[in-house]
Amino acid sequence: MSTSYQEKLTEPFFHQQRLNFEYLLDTKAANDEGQDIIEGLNRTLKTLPPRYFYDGKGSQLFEQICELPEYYPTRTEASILAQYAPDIAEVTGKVKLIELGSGSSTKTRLLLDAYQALGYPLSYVPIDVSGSILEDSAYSLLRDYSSLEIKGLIGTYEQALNQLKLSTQEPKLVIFLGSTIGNFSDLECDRFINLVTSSLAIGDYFLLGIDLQKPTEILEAAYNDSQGITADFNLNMLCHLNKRFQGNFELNFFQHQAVYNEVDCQIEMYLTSRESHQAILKDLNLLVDFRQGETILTEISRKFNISQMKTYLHSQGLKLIQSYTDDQEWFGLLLCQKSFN
Ligand code: AVI
Repeated sequence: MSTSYQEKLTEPFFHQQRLNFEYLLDTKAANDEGQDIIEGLNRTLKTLPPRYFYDGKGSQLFEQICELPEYYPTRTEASILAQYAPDIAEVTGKVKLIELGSGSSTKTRLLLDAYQALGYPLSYVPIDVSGSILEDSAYSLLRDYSSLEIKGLIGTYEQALNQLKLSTQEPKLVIFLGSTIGNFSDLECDRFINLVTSSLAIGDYFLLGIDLQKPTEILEAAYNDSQGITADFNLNMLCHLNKRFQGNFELNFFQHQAVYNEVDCQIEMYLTSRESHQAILKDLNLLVDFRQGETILTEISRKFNISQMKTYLHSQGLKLIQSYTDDQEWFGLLLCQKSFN
């Protein structure tokens, strides 16, 4: 639930004593703004980085996607956590809980409940690029967990993980839920896991949510929902670029498409040009030609196999302690421990 500015101002003082935010500003990223767009749209097979999905409207649409009947990952992961959070808390013992891409922290509550039930004091570090979402969810958590202390980090995973490496001596559990790792290319995945492992001490834990391989019909339905919310989410990226970079993308000229690539085991989400046309992004000095039927790849969403992931994580110094899944084996939660440097 969103908190108004007025409510925040009147939050009791004791809430504020248990809450601390740090903005990790990145001047380099600000200067390079839009370079990834220029590079992606100049490729023979055009691409746009998925991070441009998430303006205010895009984040709202994503919340709606998570509630869709066809989009099983969110509720399946939540059901696994509901069942196994007590087990996870038992295995890790008392830890500082650090969440990458915390958003509304809804699923995190299941873990907080489990640590609380074991009588541990609760210490939570949510990390997100959106300060407003992070603040809203922090206030709501503080109201519901009287012993909780929160240190919110507003920034990218890279900034936050670099900071964590230096900051805490306490045992840690870093969590990365929702199969967001599936949106990374191989290279991005290696870089990300490397950042995670460098921020952990030997013996610290990492909990990773992964969407698992399953029949094409189920996967394609999840990314081509009958209400058209995923299509709006995909098209909204162009709207976002129009606002941010003075663009003139015409949304009607594009169509949402999501297909499962069975060879690479990934959903590929495209915006396909319905006719040949040109678009401009003034602030980036960019003019782009589109042929009829030409595509922009906006996202990959990889689908995993637990034993392959186990081998990969092991090669990166993360030992799989326990994997948890649902009855249909649609989604997996992997609890790993850093085993070497
Ligand atoms: C954020 N990420 C894990 C979602 C996914 O399923 O890959 C993004 C998404 N794209 C379309 N629907 C959901």
